[in-house]
Amino acid sequence: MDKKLMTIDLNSRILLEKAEKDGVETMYDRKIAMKSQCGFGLQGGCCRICGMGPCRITPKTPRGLCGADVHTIVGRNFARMCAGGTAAHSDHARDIAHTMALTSREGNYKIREEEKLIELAKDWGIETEGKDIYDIAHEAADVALMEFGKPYGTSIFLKNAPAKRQEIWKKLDIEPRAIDREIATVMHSTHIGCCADIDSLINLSLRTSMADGWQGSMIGTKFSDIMFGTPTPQQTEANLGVLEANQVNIILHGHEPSLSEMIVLATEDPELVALAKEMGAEGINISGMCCIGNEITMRHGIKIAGDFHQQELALVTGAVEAMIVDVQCIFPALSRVADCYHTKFITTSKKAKITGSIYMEFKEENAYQDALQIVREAVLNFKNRDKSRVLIPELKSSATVGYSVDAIIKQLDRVVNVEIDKQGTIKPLVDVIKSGTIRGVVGVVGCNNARVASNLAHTTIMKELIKNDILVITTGCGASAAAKFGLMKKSAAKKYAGKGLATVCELVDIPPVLHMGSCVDCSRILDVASAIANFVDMDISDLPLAGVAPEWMSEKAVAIGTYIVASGIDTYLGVMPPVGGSSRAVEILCGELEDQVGASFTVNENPEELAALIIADIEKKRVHFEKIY
Ligand code: CUV
Ligand code: SF4
Repeated sequence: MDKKLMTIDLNSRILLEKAEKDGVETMYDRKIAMKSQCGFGLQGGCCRICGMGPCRITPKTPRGLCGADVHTIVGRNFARMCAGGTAAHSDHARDIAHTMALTSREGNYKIREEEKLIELAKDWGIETEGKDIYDIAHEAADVALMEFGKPYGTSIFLKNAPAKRQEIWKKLDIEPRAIDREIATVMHSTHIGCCADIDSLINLSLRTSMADGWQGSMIGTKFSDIMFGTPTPQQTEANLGVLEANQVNIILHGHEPSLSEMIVLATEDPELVALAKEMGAEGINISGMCCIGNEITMRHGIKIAGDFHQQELALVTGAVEAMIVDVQCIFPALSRVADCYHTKFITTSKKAKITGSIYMEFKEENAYQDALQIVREAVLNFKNRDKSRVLIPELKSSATVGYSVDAIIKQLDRVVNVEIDKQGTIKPLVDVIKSGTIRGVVGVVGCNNARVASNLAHTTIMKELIKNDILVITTGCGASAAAKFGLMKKSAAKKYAGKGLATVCELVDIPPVLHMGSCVDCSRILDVASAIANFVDMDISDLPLAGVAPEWMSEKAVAIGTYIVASGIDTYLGVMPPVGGSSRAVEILCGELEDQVGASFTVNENPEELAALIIADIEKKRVHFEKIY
């Protein structure tokens, strides 16, 4: 395997060469060394759920010791992936809700969007008249925290979905109750000797994933917007070329904005900036990686250093004083890479301590002080940089990011209605979809996966879609890929988009690929879909929408894909999930779900073919859409 063909990012290729020279091992080396991966695991046909196992299903041994067949084993594994993903997103949201409970007028965390909070509070039945905004915030935090463990009722957000969708959820019994309860139910049902029926296992997977999309992630996004600001269009730059040769480089990697917002503030502290100069640097340069990069670029235009597959390569530049991380998608390998350079690899969360890292706990109660200390550690490290070992690759691309639902509505309204309508609606977007100028809207989301070349499927599919007049909205490492490859430049419309989409983009001054945020912000996609469906009085599954995860890899991505399907949006995967061992699981996920929820999965590992399938299906949906709307 030629390492250089394993990524299409030219910066990554340069740094892979440097890594080799420096004797640093990366994911790409490990992928080559791993040669063939376990076939049982790939197919989902290996069970380790009890101590009698592992049981591997073969033609000669079609059942595990307990008698579980391959369908049960695959179904249980799939359900546990959904539970894992839901747990990760929701536990992030839980921390954000606890942060909301800490907000105060004098403290580190404040309410930036009072109107947003009041609107949400009213929606939740919280009394707001004549009440202090911080009292409202604390009550809202309590309500949100109850969503994790409330003994009765279902998710507080379901009522925002179209009525027809809600009926489907009720009928199928996939309305999520409390978030933790859904996760616990899956862990229980998949214990040895519990659920052994593939249909039921998938049904439980849907409900747990719904607790991710329509509960945890929604809390995460909405509360982050209220505390840190709803994203608005921002200019930024993306790829490792954003690192600066003469500045202290700090990379933030991970997920939770409660940490990153404080670190960003701390890098502006005059004393620390002065200290950086004392160390011989021109200043402090902060950039982000993975979803935290998406969070801070959406709100502050902070530069995107790179995506999931570039985390080690960022350190190989030899120019990073500190890589500060919190939770999720952090390679344990960073300890070893950091050891080869002067970089300080700083972990901050008790949930994600990593051997070999420097652990500096970040506590929301003491947020700013903790952040100052962490940044100081980075600044002091500048003097240890070995200039002879620095190589910052030049490539970077400009990008316009920050398209929250509000920002999209505002942007469209500004032009279409001339005067900004304060109560802005989704109507202009609906109009351009209805007229066919834009054929549909597709969310391209998710990770990078070493089973396919980094960034290839993301960029190929996005380009194909916009060429065919489909507006692309994106989150996660898909968004980072789009930014890196110039698809978020406004000029990309002229260069890559079809005539209809290009005209709309020019008219309303947006790029053809819209950055909607982090993975948790896939909840924004549910919001847009619901807004459109409610506006035209249809179900989400009636609309020309689709979701794609071309290079997905995490359990979180599995949960996202599953709740997107449960919400009535067809979802396309560029990497096969470990379910191939069960013909029944494939039949349901890629077929029968259509009858249940009006959407299903499609898998194809060839990006061109996958794009063609999506485009054809969008056109099919249009026929239906045009008929009833
Ligand atoms: Ni949360 S989950 S690799 S950072 S998108 Fe990036 Fe996104 Fe996947 Fe992880
Ligand atoms: Fe084997 Fe059944 Fe135990 Fe799984 S639960 S390891 S199939 S005996």
